[in-house]
Amino acid sequence: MREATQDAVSRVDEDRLWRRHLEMAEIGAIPGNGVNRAAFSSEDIAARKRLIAWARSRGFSVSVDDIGNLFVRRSGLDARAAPVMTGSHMDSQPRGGRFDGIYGVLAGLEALEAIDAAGAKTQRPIELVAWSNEEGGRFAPCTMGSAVFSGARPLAEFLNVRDNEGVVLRDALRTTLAATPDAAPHAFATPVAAYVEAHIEQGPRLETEGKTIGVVTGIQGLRWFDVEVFGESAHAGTTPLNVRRDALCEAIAIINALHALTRDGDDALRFTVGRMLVTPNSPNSVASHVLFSVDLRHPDPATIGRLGDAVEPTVRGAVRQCDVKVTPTLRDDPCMFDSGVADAIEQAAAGLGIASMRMPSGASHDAMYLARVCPTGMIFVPCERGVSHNEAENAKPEDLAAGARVLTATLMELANR
Ligand code: HGY
Ligand code: MN
Ligand code: MN
Repeated sequence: MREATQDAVSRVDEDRLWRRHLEMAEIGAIPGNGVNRAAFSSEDIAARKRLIAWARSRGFSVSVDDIGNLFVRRSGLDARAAPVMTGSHMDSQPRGGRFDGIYGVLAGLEALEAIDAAGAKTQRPIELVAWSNEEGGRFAPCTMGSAVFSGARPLAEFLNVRDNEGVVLRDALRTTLAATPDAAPHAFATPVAAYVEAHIEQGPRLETEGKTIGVVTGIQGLRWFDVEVFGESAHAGTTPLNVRRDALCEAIAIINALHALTRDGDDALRFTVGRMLVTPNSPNSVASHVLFSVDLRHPDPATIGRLGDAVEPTVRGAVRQCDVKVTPTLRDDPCMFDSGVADAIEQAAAGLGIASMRMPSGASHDAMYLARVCPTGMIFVPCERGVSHNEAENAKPEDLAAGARVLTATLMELANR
């Protein structure tokens, strides 16, 4: 490992990295050590301001694009060269943990600061990105910021999306952008030389196999749908069942049919209904409208394609008195990461004497979209019992720092190619 890289890696500060996680976890803190930091909320804005303050105190430049992706840049010798990028997301699930997403942003900042403290000169600039709305918990679907930046989806497609309170994304985004007026503008789809994202594994394998670093090989495919059931509100006491158009009763039948469709003896398929809105949502009125989400995932392209295509026919086959509408909101085929980036991550870990293993990602990440525009890879670190999207999500300071060291070495390598 080059001397300059070793010097930079040696300046990764485990205490500073851990302290910043605790400071970020104060923003949107909820009982049980969790966080609720929804995209384009006041908590998201507070986290953005805190990241900008840390970046500015180091002399890095800050810019924001029109969907709110936040870029922190350290210059390279060749200002015109496409940057090497790293990053992840600062928004969380409604009952999220202190590490999902934010770890990749803080590990990226830690790498930039360590490289800067070493006075290391890189050929390419290095950019840290905090992607907007990776989770999709408030405004569905997920990974909106990276999808728009990479050109996979137009911004216009998302502006009219509403959250559970009826707030439209266009307004929440406008407020978020107005909160950081002194950030320079950043265009969509700017050239990227390579992208490396650090993230907690959100599964138990690293912990079980006693490895500190996961060299991620790719991400399984996912398809999201919104299903709406249209019935008729009626009196719970006076309306005979045989004349009802009960949207909730039929939504349950539809979900049972989808469970039958997605039953998998290998338990490789992931089918989740996590969100449901019932109208009028009153104990003694028959439901007139139900909206529920469908999240379907599988690593095999043919399987996720076939089952995703079967969702609408299955919904329509299960409904009786009500009308239905099925709206696909996300379709991401399984992606494989760049072998050259995976090799660079693996060699960085080996050079630091840190045990690593190659593994796929069950969770989706912004890297899914960066992989479409540049050589992309991910670095996983363990999280306790693999628990995530839960307040109990936990990780060890030494593992977070090990991931940041491997990231630092990998960025130094890629930024000098
Ligand atoms: O849903 C996912 O896989 C990611 O955690 N947002
Ligand atoms: Mn995440
Ligand atoms: Mn997540």
